[in-house]
Amino acid sequence: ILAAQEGHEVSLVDKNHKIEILKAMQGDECFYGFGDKTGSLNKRGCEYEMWNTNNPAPQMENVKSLYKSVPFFITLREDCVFGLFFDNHYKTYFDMGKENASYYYIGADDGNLDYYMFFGENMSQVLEGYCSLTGTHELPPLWALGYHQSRWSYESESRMRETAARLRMLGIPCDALYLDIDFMERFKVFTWDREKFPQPEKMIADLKKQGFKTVAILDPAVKKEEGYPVYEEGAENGYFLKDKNGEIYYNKVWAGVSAYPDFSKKSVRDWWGDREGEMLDQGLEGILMDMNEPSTFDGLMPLDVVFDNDGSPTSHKEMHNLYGNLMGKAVREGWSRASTKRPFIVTRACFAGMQKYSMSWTGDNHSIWVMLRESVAQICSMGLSGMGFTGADVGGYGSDCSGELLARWTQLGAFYPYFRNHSSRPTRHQEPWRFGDETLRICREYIRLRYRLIPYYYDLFWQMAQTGLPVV
Ligand code: NBV
Repeated sequence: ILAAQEGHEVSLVDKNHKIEILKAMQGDECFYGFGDKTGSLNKRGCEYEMWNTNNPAPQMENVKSLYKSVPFFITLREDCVFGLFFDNHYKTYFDMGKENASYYYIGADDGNLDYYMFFGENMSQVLEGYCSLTGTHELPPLWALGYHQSRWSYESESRMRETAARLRMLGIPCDALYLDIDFMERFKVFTWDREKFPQPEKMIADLKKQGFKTVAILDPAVKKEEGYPVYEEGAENGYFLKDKNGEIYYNKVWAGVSAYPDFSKKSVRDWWGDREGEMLDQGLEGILMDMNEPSTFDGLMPLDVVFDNDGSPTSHKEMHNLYGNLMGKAVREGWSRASTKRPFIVTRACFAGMQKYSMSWTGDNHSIWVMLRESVAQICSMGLSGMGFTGADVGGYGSDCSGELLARWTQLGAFYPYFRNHSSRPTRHQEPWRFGDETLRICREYIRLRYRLIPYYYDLFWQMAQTGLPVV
């Protein structure tokens, strides 16, 4: 109570869940996995809640929930190794010996007591077992292994072209440039701001001639606006999530009051995937799914919001952690209908098994040294959770980067499976040339080193596609 009075966050964990599993600790366990959780690689003594959460504050070690929920871990002991996948997508709880070193605890708010155990001679075999159940990443297009340059935002055609020209002029190899939310007309999905981007197809084609693929962000929420075809189609056809009274459920996101596609319905996934196909027809070569926890700006989405679930209605309480995967399924399937190219699809939120549809990044980190260090364990943990194609925003997303931090982060990022420099709107620009010649020289050298390693990385990605074993 005193700590709370002083303003500290005090969480008294209520270990009273509908489903509870207790397992005795032998004393020499190390635990690995759990998706994107921060902190050290070994999760012993840690506590987590699996509930996809958009938390833009610096994600320090004690954060319990992040964007991704992967209720899978590998237990490594002196005399044995095994994996445990708790196949429950409600909110789940893991206490890996924090409360008491003599046991670990797994809980769930609802759902079934179903878990799978994976055995093997070593961690690799255990992970292969998990991936044989939940899937592996596909082989990505070769260019995706290169360097990616992003920013929230290159908000006009001229900014995109300037960035491309600068990269080429300075001899910095780069394969992908990103369009963040400002390419849309007032943040309305599947639109273009025609003032800032008068000829998107031409811009994308010109960038392509210079060797750049253009990747665009795709948020799930659809602005409520009369005359906006995406909203009208969705409302007329019953494509949006409903409140408990059967009315469309609205919350606020970038575009203002918005509705949320109900991706648990096949017709909605088909509709969304076809819309995405139109983006690919315009020349875009990658889709980055953001805000798919799903994020809300005006309070949390109530747990009783209704999902159609292909005719067996259920609640947000059950479906929350699956929203990202279902959006991913829509986008992945839409990709195959529109394109014969190997997909490049990125996600922020997900549940176990998302590797079948998409790769990922670790979300909104900060330009602080501790997050550079943390990214190593996060990326390895993701790899040990079946999602080895991942990376952290190089240079840090929030907060202001410095020359030294960018140089060191680019040196590290050159070895991430996904190598993207990305930063947030109100922060200092952090492209490799922003901090003087010394920083530029170091960044360029390491980006070039990455390109020399690509043949080796490509083999590792191929192996990962076959077995699930991570690139790092
Ligand atoms: O679309 C803006 C950002 C994006 O740049 C970032 O990579 C995402 O993780 N997005 C989050 C929205 C919210 C930022 C505060």
